[in-house]
Amino acid sequence: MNLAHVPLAPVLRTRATIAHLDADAFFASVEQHQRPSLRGRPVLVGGVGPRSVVATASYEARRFGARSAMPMELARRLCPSSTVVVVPRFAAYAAYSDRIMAALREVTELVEPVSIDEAFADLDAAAGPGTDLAELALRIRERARELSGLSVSIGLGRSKLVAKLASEDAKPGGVRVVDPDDEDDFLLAMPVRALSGVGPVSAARLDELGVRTVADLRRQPLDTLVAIGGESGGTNLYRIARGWDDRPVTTVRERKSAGAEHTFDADLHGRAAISGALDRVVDSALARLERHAVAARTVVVKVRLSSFTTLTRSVTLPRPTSDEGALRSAAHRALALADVTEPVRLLGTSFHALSEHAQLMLPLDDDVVVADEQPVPDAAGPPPPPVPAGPVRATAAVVAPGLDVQTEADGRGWVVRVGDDGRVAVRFETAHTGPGYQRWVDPEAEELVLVAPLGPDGEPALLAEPDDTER
Ligand code: TTP
Ligand code: MG
Repeated sequence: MNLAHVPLAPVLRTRATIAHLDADAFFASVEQHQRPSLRGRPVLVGGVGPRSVVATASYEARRFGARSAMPMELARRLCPSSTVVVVPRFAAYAAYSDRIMAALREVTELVEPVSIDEAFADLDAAAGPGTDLAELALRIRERARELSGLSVSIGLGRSKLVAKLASEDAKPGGVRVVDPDDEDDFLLAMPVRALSGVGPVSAARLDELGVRTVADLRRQPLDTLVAIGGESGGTNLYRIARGWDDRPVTTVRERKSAGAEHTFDADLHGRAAISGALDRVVDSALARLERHAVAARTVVVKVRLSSFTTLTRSVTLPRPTSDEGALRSAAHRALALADVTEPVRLLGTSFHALSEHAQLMLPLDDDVVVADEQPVPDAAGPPPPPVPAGPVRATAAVVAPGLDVQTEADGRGWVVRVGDDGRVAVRFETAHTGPGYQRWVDPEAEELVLVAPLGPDGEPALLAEPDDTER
């Protein structure tokens, strides 16, 4: 016996005024934008350890079969030797993401970011009765390119469900408007696994029943769907099959970071005291993180010295984790990068690049990406002292391909490779220089330092102050 109620059709919009925007090959496109020598070449962004996975592949690399979440080793084997592999740089991606979202916010306040490179927007108020929706979408796409330098795809539909499928259909770089009248033609031909509301288990069961397209799905009685997906899952499948999605675009801000910091009554002296104090700050920060029930990928440690110089250092893990041990040890690594030699008056720890689920299913990988942040000027407190805020030396032990570095002689560049002899191959270029030259730098003989990534405007991209900090 089955008690599920047949759902009623919701009232849907009469125009395709929900937009879904998604950047094309996001991480890889940022790398190609900032590093002119990578444009037009296969680029793989991800971990570089033996068990690492691909976060994303540029479209050039996808031509050879490279895909997100594929083992990096396999992707390397599929791609030609000209392929470039770099580690992710979250601070840069966050800065580009802000600019892409700004292109939507110029049109409407009703913008709902759903991931770092993806957002819904409600264009209903912005698009008067005579507005050509396709033209409006093209304008947003051009504006996103102007502000960020990146290619994005935009889909419009009368629901989030259809808008998302439409942007996927428009990739790369296109605009697709699915008017309500054309919705069934568009939806019924879609493979069931393309639907974001259908999990892999349900998709496999549906496949066993010969249900491959949305048209097949629509023919299934509610009872069958409930037997497959449970009451709420089955009812949801029933709705999806009919395009019955009346979820509004909501602007409740998602939490981007959580952390804690503490100013000590008396300055801390010595490594053991500082490390012990960091553990207590990490405990508070973990409690904050837990409140939001999410995993984090980037751990930032902030250290204010007795001279009032503030240093921040960050460690980015190859995937989001909620493992307390892994997050704690990342915090200690970040502290070690700050190379503290003075008494400490404040310690902070914050978790960034939060996610609820995203990549938790990816295989474990102990590869760690180390990134450096510029010293942050203090808003409060005495004027900045003349003490230099020790740059992090880019020795072979801390660099990884893709990280930003700088030498006195050549300026800014990025790590291409780390040699067995400890030398580092660096290509010196930025978004505005054109393709640069490459040379081997011996960090033992010459000063090579880690520097913060740049945003789309060429300004250093820093991870924002945590938006939930316990003080
Ligand atoms: P996506 O938008 O899914 O992918 P994409 O932008 O790289 O490519 P597409 O043109 O198909 O949209 O994800 C956005 C970014 O999130 C992506 O560039 C890298 C990151 N990511 C991961 O780190 N791991 C993953 O498994 C996926 C799917 C994405
Ligand atoms: Mg994308």
